[in-house]
Amino acid sequence: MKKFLALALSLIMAASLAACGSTPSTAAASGSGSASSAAASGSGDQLITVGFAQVGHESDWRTASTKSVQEAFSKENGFDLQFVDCDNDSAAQLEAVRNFIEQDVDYIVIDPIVSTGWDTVLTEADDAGIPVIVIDRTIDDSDKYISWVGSEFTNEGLAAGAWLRDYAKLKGISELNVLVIEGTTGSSAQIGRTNGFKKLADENGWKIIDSQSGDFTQEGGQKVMESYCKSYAGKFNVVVCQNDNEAFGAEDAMSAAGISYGVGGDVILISFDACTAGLTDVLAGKINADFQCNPLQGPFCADIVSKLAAGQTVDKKTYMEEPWYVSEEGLTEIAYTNNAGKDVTEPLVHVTQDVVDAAY
Ligand code: GYE
Repeated sequence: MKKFLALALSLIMAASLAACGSTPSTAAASGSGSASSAAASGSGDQLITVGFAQVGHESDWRTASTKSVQEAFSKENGFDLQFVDCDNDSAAQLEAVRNFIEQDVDYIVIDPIVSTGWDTVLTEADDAGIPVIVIDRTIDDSDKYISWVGSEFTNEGLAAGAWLRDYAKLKGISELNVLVIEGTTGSSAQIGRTNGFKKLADENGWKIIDSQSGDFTQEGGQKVMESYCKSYAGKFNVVVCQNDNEAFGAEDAMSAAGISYGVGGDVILISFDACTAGLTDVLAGKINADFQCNPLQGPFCADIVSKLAAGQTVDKKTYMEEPWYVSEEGLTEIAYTNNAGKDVTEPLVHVTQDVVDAAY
């Protein structure tokens, strides 16, 4: 019966994967295959219990992530999801995972706030025989999880740097003085975006004047930018915010300080995530370029759980596909060496209202 249920779940997941506009990379595609038979039915069967320790509710990205996971792990799809918002508190997140182990859930899903400090609790889950799936951010100090689905954060940072290099050349800007507003310190999203961008900054001789955490929130972005405006007025011409919410805060702070930004402004504003509000600002020319991070990982994660429940093997890693968005039409692509050491050329998507309307 359990097997039948799992097959049904796979079918449902395949349908929702097809419905959701995003596609994973080639490596991912093999991890999100579909069952070909069995009718969908969640009622009457035992639900698969899944505990999800979510980071918090700090950003538009996070809201979309929570919705995606909750929809994919619905009762109709055969799951009983226990959702814990860890409010960006690593200790609370470890406790949430330990509670899931105590409750003996069938599967645990973790979006790790920070990338280290996981081996002990993952060993406890392993000892209890509960498979762990990681989504979004990575765990870097333990491999005691079955599978991960998320983004290549270093490539996002590298792409942002490659775009800035080409954009500055196009506009004849020879000197770049950069302020960075980082995400939550110790999160793999912060680490990857910081390192990726820094590589291009070093290669091109840009000065990174300062780099402080805004904790991925609008309030945090605004506070950091207010202090930057006081300390470095007139000394910077690029601001890199590691997510859209920080960028909204930075915009408010720069406007209040009388500093112009975006297309035609004194400061080039770069962001990550590309949520609807972020792309609205790209369309309006307030953000010059926005590097997407795709939060619609729920169906892929549920597909992984369904496959495991059906006794199938799953890929260890699944990468989301992510476009790069720009406000102006001048550049159409960027070339850079990605984090896997491969030389890639990728398109830049010029943002129109249709692009905004299709965003998450
Ligand atoms: O960029 C940010 C969120 O982990 C990729 O977390 C995610 C990041 C995302 O708060 O908006």
